[in-house]
Amino acid sequence: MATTTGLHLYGFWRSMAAYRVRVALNLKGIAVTETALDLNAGDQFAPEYLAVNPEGAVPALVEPGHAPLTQSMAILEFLEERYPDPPLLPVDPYGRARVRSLAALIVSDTHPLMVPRVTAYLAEHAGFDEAAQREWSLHWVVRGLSAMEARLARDTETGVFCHGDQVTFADICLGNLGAVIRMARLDTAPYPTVARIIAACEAMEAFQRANPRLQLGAPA
Ligand SMILES: N[C@@H](CCC(=O)N[C@@H](CS)C(=O)NCC(=O)O)C(=O)O
Repeated sequence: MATTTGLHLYGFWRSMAAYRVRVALNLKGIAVTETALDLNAGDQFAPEYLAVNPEGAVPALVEPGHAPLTQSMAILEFLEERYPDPPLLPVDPYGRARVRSLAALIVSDTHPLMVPRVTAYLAEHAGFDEAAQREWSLHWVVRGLSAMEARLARDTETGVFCHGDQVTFADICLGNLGAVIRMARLDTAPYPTVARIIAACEAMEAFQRANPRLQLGAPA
């Protein structure tokens, strides 16, 4: 049964960053209330939301009596410390650093290049049409997937999941690339380890319940 908390999540059904938080909440059995923003409609720039997150991005997690928490990885770290069971980081310092490094490859070096504010800038200031925007995003996804595959295939620490046989932050960050791969109809043959781990994630209920299509505000 889910633990009831006063936590409130601001998300968008298709947001990769909100997905990370939803998976962690599901894995830890934490219930939250949620406000669904529509990023396509520009809800992130509404003054009421900018008061929550001046950056104009989701997710934001609000605990009554505290300033809103933003940045999905900071929120994951908060959840890990506040609700340690089940752990989503290994216990040893090396393992923790490896997991955080794999997560950062997606969260810091891949995903930020595809967010609406970046593609909108390219459209407005660099003349990118829809095809060029798609090409741009795909370029960074393929680069991220290639690096992830090389690392996961090389490292002996890789198991059923990115680090051994337990789900960690790294799987949460990798898992939502499954939707991107399908949407872009990418061939996964060059990324067999990545594809195997994404399939293992998607077989878990916590990931299934975070499926963008099932979220508040998703188109029917
Ligand atoms: N590094 C941030 C990324 C947050 C972010 O950019 N979220 C996207 C949705 S996945 C967003 O709200 N974008 C709004 C925009 O680009 O206008 C995190 O991990 O939370």
